[in-house]
Amino acid sequence: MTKSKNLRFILAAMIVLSFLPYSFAAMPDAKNVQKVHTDATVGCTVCHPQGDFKALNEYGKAYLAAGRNVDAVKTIDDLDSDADGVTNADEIKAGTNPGDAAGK
Ligand SMILES: [Ca+2]
Repeated sequence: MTKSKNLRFILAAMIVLSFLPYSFAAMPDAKNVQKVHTDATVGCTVCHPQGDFKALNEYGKAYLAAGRNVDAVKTIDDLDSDADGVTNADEIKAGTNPGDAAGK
């Protein structure tokens, strides 16, 4: 490898590695939601705004405040975190985002 290829490889590795803690941190939380809503497909954006995984949407904030575990998911199921008129549980079951009023 030339010096410039080495530098590009190191930069690419640093970028990939910088995102790993966020990915791994989010997985247990998505799994907690999935444990309660077994038929739903749950991803990172259930708690985080698209493209900003360091921030929490209103559902993510409620989940954190309720204890950030399986019981927290159950506790906030009947809430309407994004105030769009649909409960968190119904949104998760429908595949819409309980933290984004634009996605009901
Ligand atoms: Ca809602």
